[in-house]
Amino acid sequence: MRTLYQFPISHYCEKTRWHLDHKGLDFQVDNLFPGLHRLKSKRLANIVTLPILKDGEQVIGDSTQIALYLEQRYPQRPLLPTDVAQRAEVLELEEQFDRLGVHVRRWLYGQIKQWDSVMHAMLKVYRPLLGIRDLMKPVLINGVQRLYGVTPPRVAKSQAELLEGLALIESRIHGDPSRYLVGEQLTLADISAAALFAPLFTPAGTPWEGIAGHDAKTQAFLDELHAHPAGQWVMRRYAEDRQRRN
Ligand SMILES: N[C@@H](CCC(=O)N[C@@H](CS)C(=O)NCC(=O)O)C(=O)O
Repeated sequence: MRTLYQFPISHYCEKTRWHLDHKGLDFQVDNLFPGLHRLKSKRLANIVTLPILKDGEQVIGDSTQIALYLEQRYPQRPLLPTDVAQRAEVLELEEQFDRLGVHVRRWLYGQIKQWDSVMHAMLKVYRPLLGIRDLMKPVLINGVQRLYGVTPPRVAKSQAELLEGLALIESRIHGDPSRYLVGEQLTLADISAAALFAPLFTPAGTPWEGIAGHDAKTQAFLDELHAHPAGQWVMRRYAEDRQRRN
C-alpha cells in the first residue's frame, strides 16, 4: 500500500492527493503532527517538508518530484503532454505555481485574526491526547508565523505576487474559466495552480472549507478574487477535474 505522509490542510499535500486520485491510485494517509513531523520526514527523505510519498520501497519527497515520479511510474491518465514544446511549458508553469504557493500561504496566514477555525482544521485529525493537542496551539500559531515569514512587509509582497499569479492564470485561459492552462487537457500545471490557489477560494470538500473569521476587508478582497475569471477557473477545475478518492 502507498502511504502519503501529509498535513491535511497543506495545499502542497492537496496537490499530491489530486495527482494520486487522478491516476486512480489507492493510498493511505499518515497525518504527521506539525513540528514533530520533521523527525519522520528527515528519516524518510532527508527533508523537512511534507508531502512525502512512500510507494513500496520508493520514498519521494516534494510534491513536484512526486508528480514526476507518478508520471513516469504510472503513465495512465497522463498529466504531461507528449508534445515537447507543450511539455516544457507545463513544467515551467508547474514550477512557477509551486513558488506562488508560498505566497498564497503567507498571505492567508497574514490575514488571520481568529485562529480557532484554522487550528481546528489543522488539528482535528489528531487525537486530543491528555490535552496536549490543545496545549500545542499557541506554539503552533507562533511557529507557523515564524516558519513562513508572516510579517507585514512580506505579507504585502505576497499579496502582489499572488495577484500576479492570478493574472497569469487569466492570461493563459484568455479569461475563459472553461479552458486549461496548456492545450486542451488537464495537466500538472492546472493541478499545481488550482491546488495551490484553492485555499483562497475554499472549494467544497477541501480541508479549507470550514475556515472562517476573516475581517470585512479581507472577505471583500477574497469575494472580488472569487468573482474574477481566475477564481472561477479554480472553482471550475475543482468541480470538473478533482475526482476525490481520499
Ligand atoms: N516545495 C515543497 C513545499 C512543501 C511545503 O512547503 N510543505 C509545508 C506544508 S504546506 C511543510 O511541510 N512545512 C513544514 C516545515 O517546513 O517544517 C513541495 O512542493 O512539496
